[in-house]
Amino acid sequence: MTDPTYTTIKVSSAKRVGKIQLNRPAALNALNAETMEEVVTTAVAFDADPDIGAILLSGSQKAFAAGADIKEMSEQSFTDMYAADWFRRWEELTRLRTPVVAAVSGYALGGGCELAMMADIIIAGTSAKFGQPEINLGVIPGMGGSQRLTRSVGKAKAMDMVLTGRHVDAEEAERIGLVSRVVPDGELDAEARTVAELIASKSKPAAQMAKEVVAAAFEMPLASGLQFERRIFHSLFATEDQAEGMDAFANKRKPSWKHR
Ligand code: CO8
Repeated sequence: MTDPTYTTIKVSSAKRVGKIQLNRPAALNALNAETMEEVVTTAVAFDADPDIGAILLSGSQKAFAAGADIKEMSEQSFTDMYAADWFRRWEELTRLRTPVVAAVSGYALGGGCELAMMADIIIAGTSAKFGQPEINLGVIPGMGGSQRLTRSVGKAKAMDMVLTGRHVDAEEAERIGLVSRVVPDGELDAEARTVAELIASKSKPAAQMAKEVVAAAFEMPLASGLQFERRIFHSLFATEDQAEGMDAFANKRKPSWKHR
């Protein structure tokens, strides 16, 4: 479903995985309004496609994304930003039901780090550098860096990153729980694709609901979250795939998912 009119991303799909690659090399994949429209429009279309079971989001070797486009942003006034609710559409990525895997090598700074954190799984190459350097521009994170980062890594590390603007390397990012795995840069694309294809090979409703319940842990008190999980568990017994998965186990065969 590559749209030839896209100028800031490359799009492809194979083996039930929809791939979006940020592609503004001259600006280290800085996120401007056009990138937001293209990424979000494509991701929402993948999300609605029954033949897509996972979305893969990547950048280049040098940069996943070096942040919001500072040149575009610097021209905005408060009223411009307020009127346009600047960058609000990125939030749509957090409402996707399809699992999203981000493959990060090089810089993931500011909005780039925040975009990666909107994914469900972040796989980092050894060159990855995460940071919230907005403080160096006289501003603060604006796409979730103060909230999602704090929930992911806790107050100590979030304050450290947001107040100093320092970069966190891949090894530290894994240690503090910001990323799921670190692999050598040369293996990043293959590893991220393998993970996305593995997720896409599962029963789609089970994968979607698994994502939904884990994501709910960020929003809900424990008792409500546990009840939500139990109800979702019960509800999966209305799917064909639950019957198929359990029958396949009992008969020692591979399940053949209907994705319903
Ligand atoms: N925006 C625009 N252009 C950028 C950006 C960016 N964020 N980052 C890099 N570029 C451009 C550079 O200007 C340069 O362009 P040119 O060749 O035309 O001068 C090109 O990319 C290459 O960059 P460098 O020459 O600087 O490359 P280096 O390897 O020397 O340095 C760095 C790489 C360290 C990544 C450096 O480019 C840098 O510090 N970039 C800025 C990082 C940053 O501050 N990011 C945070 C931006 S603010 C933000 O993300 C807020 C998000 C919340 C918005 C919410 C709105 C509601």
